[in-house]
Amino acid sequence: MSTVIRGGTIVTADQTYRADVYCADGITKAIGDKLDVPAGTRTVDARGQYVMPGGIDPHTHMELPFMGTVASEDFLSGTAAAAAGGTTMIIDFVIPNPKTSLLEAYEQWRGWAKKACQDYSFHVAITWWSDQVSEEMGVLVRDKGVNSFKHFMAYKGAIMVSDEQLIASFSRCLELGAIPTVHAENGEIVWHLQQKLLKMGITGPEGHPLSRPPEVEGEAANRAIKIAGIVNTPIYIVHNSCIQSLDAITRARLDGQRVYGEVLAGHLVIDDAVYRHQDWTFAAAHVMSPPFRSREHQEALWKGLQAGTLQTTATDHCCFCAPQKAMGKGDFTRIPNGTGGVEDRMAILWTTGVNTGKLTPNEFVRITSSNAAQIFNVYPRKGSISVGADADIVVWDPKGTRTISAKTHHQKVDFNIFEGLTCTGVPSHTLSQGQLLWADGKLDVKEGAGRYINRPTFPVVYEAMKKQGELRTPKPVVRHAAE
Ligand code: URQ
Ligand code: ZN
Ligand code: ZN
Repeated sequence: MSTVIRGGTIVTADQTYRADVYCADGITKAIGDKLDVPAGTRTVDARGQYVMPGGIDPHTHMELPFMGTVASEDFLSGTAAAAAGGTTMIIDFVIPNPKTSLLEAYEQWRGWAKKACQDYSFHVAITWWSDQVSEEMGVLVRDKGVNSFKHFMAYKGAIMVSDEQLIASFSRCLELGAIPTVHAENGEIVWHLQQKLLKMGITGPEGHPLSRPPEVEGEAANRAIKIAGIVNTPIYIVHNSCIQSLDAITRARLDGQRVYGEVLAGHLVIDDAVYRHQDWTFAAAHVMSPPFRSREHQEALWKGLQAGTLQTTATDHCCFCAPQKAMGKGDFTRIPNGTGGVEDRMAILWTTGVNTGKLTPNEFVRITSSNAAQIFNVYPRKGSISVGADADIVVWDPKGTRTISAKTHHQKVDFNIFEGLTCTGVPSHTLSQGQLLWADGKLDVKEGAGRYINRPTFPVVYEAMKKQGELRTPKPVVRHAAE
C-alpha cells in the first residue's frame, strides 16, 4: 500500500518547508508540491500539521530481566506504544549476565524482539571482561551490526564493571570503531550509602535518591570521560540527570573531546519531591537510576539541550508494575529500578520545549531523532525525511492535546510518571516503513513487522581519532647530560 502525505509542512533537523511526501515499498519515494501519485494511493491529510522524521528512542529496556524480575513491557507492546507517541525506532540493550557469552545473549534478545511492530536495534552491554568478551565484541561488530557497547558503572555485585574493565573495553571499542556508552554512577559509593541508610532505618523509597546524590553521578561521568580521553575514543553518556554530569561533559567538549550526552524526558520535567510522597507505591514507582533530582537540575539540563551539550533525548523505558516494585517493601535497594515513557517523550518535549520557546521545531527533530540517528550511524536512512530514506514519519498536530494517564496509555505498566500532564502537540499519524501504525487515535500494528537495524562502525571518526591518538601517544624520553 502506498501513501501520500498532503498539505503538511516538512520539518527536519535543518529545514522547514511546505511539500507533499509520497511513500511506497517502505521508503520515501518523492517529496514535492502537489505530487502525482498512482491510483489507489492512500492520502493522509496533513494540512496545518508538521511532517517530521519519526522519533528514535536510543534507550529502552523491553522485557528486561532485572533485579529478580522482568520488565512488564515487551517488544510488541512497547513498540506499539512508541508508535502511538510518534516514535518509530528504539535502540534497546542486550545485557548479558557476567561470565556468559555476549553472542548467546545477543541471540536471546533477538528472539525476544522478533515480535516488535517497528524497527529496532541493540546496544550490547559489557558486564565482565576476558579474551572471549573481546573476541565476541569483534564478531558483534563484524557480523551483527553492533556499533555501540554499554558499560554500567553502577549496580555493584550485578553488572557493574571496574575501571580496569572500562579501559580494556574502551580500547577494544577503538580498535573496532565502535562507540562506548556508560551509565555513570559510582557504584561503590552508592553501595556504601545504601548500607549506611539501611542501618539508620531508612528503608523506604525516600532512601533511593539519598543513596545516589548527584556528586556520585558527576564523579563517574568525569571518570568515564577521562578514561575515554586517554584511550582516545568517543564516549556517549546515557541518562544525564544532574548539573555535575552536565558540567563534566561541558568541560570535555570545550576541551575538544568527542563526548555525547543523553537526557531523559523524565529528568527534564520531574523532580525529587516524588520520593517524599506519603504513598509508598507512588514513591516506589519513581525509583529509577539516576534518580529524579531537585529543580535546579532540570533547569540546567534544559540549558544543556539548548546549548547543544546534550544531543539526544530518550526514556530509559524499563517498566515494573506495583507488585514488582513491592519486592522492595522494607528495603529500597530491592525496588526494581526503572520507569516508563516511550509513548510520552515526544509530546512532553514538544509541550515543555517547543511551546515554551526553548526549542525550535528543527531542534526538536534533532534531539528526538536525527542526532541519535547520526551518533549511532543510521542517518539518513533513519532520522530524516529524504528520498530513499525509510518511510518512518510522524505527522504532528501542534494544536492537538492529550492528558497523559495510565488509564489511557498504551504502555504495559500500571503507572505513568507523567500522570495528569496535559500535552499540546501530539502525533495524529505515525508511519513505520510507510505503513500507518497510528491514525485517528487508534493503533494498527502488525506483530513481527519490525526489523533489526544493522548499525555500521564509524571509520571516518575513528581514522581522525587514531591520528589524534598517535599525536597524543607519549614520545620516547631522550635523556640529556646534566647541565
Ligand atoms: O540503569 C538502567 O538504565 C536500566 C537498568 C533501567 N533502570 C533504571 O533505573 N534506569
Ligand atoms: Zn542506566
Ligand atoms: Zn537504561
